[in-house]
Amino acid sequence: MVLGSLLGPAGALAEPGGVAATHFYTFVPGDDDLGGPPILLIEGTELQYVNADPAAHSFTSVARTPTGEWLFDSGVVLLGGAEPVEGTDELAPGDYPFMCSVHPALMRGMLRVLARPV
Ligand SMILES: [Cu+2]
Repeated sequence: MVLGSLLGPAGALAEPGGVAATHFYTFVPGDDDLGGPPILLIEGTELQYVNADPAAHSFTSVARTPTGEWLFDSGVVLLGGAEPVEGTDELAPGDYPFMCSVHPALMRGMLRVLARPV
């Protein structure tokens, strides 16, 4: 299956240029509904977001900056679209809840930024 081969095993380490995707209103990997591990990203790298769903989705932080900006956001992506999740390369190591800004009540998950190995 194309999506599976693109993403590798759920929870696989997202290398620089790592990819998150949605399929059937679910983020793969990292969606809360899957009960699996978070998306892993090495600090200083930018996550790529692919929407494999007919519905429009985004990959967006739940938290906002003090000035009201999202910490990271792909913007709304249509079917087959791929966009960088701007801001993910600026994140310090830690856990960051994310959502789809179009369906914030339905689509949520966790992004874990790992310290860059020395
Ligand atoms: Cu959505």
